[in-house]
Amino acid sequence: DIEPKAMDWKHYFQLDTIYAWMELLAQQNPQDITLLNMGESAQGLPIKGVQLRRNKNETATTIFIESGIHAREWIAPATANYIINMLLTTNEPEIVKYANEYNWIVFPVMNPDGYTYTFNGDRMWRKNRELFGICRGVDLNRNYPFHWNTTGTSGDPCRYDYAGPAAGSEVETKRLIQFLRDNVAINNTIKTFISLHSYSQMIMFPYGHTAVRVDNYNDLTEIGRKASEKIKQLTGRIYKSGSIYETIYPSSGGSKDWAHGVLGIPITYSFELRGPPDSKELFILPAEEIEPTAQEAFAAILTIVEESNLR
Ligand code: ING
Ligand code: ZN
Repeated sequence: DIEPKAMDWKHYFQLDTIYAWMELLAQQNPQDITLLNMGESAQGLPIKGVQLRRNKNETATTIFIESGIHAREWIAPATANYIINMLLTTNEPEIVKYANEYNWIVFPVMNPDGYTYTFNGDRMWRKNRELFGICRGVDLNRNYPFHWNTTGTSGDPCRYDYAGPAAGSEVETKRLIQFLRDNVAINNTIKTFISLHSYSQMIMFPYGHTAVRVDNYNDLTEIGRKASEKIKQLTGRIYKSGSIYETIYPSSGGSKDWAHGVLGIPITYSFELRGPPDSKELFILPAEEIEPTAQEAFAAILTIVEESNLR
């Protein structure tokens, strides 16, 4: 029996609490929720997710959300958890519609080793915890096998943006790739892929490695603009939208560039969520801001889903 843990939207939670909560959701809502496990991280922690599937139709469109690829960006897993909870519990007809119609898959902590280390070692840790001589960690959002290690990356394991010893070298990268490949092999229903990060208030699409435009650049631009508008209406926050390369900085080997460029998932965005207004510790967002941040991100994601359908 799992002890009920007090998940809420006013605190950040450690890995075991998040996983216990997810297990409880699956136990209490067996019709709706399935607990997923991609396999173990490099240090043997499970990479768990949940699937909310009310639409039992095999061809139901899947929305895939991953977060916590960067350990210190705590607002990202917190937002993913909020989204799971909203989809499951809301009575707002406008949201229930999306929860009932789509298959939602959410993996809140894609880097469990790093996430754990931000609680018991270094709060500002970003990478995984693999050992390379005297330094540790691969930047998992530079490790994906698509134009790997071409720009905005480092070959030095001591740097925060180390791309890894080879394309797709890391266990955590392999887990996500295998999970998505299995899904594509089975049913190919994933139409939307969302990756959550912080900080900067941005909604970005591929590519990261080049200014060359993706095939559906115009659609992704327009959908991103609508998502930003939605946030502005809701909370007044300004989220900049555009390609990774144009909007934040050139960088290669990100998860969603791979999802789009290799797997062919058409609608792929990464969010940069809020950071604190005046601080040097820009990854440490006060817990009071979890709820409004998650609210605006969720609204933007629903806008992306809705707008994608119109195209
Ligand atoms: N920003 C992202 C990073 O990995 C990004 C930006 C997203 C780059 C997706 C490439 C692909 O650097 C943060 N804050 O992590
Ligand atoms: Zn990040």
